[in-house]
Amino acid sequence: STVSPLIAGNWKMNGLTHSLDELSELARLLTTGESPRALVVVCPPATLLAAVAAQGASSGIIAGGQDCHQEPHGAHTGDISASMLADAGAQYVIVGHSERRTNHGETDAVVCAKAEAAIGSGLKPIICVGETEAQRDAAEAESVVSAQLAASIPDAAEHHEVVVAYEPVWAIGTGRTPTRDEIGEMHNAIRARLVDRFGLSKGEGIRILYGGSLKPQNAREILGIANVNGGLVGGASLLAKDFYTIISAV
Ligand code: G2H
Repeated sequence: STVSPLIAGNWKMNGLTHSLDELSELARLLTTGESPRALVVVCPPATLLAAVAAQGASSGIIAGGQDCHQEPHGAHTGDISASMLADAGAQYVIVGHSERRTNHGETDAVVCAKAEAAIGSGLKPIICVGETEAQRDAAEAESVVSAQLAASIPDAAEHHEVVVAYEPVWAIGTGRTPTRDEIGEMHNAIRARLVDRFGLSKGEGIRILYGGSLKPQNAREILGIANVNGGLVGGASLLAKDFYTIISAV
């Protein structure tokens, strides 16, 4: 696949107003250094989304949400709709992150509905999939991920841009990363599923990001694997210097 790389930072539940200083520093690095090959997306907590969108624009930093509700509006206290994210300046939104699947009981069907809502509001969903450690130990990683893909990607993806993020649950925030071969095999399998479902040209054009303890020290190796079209970065996206090193590794 020859699709251009995308590196997305997922700040998770981190970030106060002063975190915008890190964003300024990232903007400075991006505009003073060699211009990056990758599209750069930052997904801050919703409270900072409008500020990130406004502040990032001049340096090419694109803002993204971390989750959206599947309904367009209504009585859903504490939730945020896709159109609200778009209105605040987001162009992407993460859906189905394993922390949402685990902590909020989100099923593939819910994730699919969220991705569809995102597309309906003009956002590009970053749809997350990934197996648990027990599933990998039982040699079920590929079948679990295939089933998640089938049920989490809406049919609307055929005519709209979506991004897939493979995040093995056992590698998230643990410092453990899969081997090169484990990542390569899974990304090839995901590519095959996407081509099966959407045909060659569409299936080859969908970015497949790797996520899970991606950091400056392993970024070059992981981002160089075939069918790895970028990364979804948690902890290492919080410091501009580290995130910039990862962006520069593609
Ligand atoms: C996986 C990843 C970003 P981290 O959740 O989505 O986080 O890089 O901290 O493992």
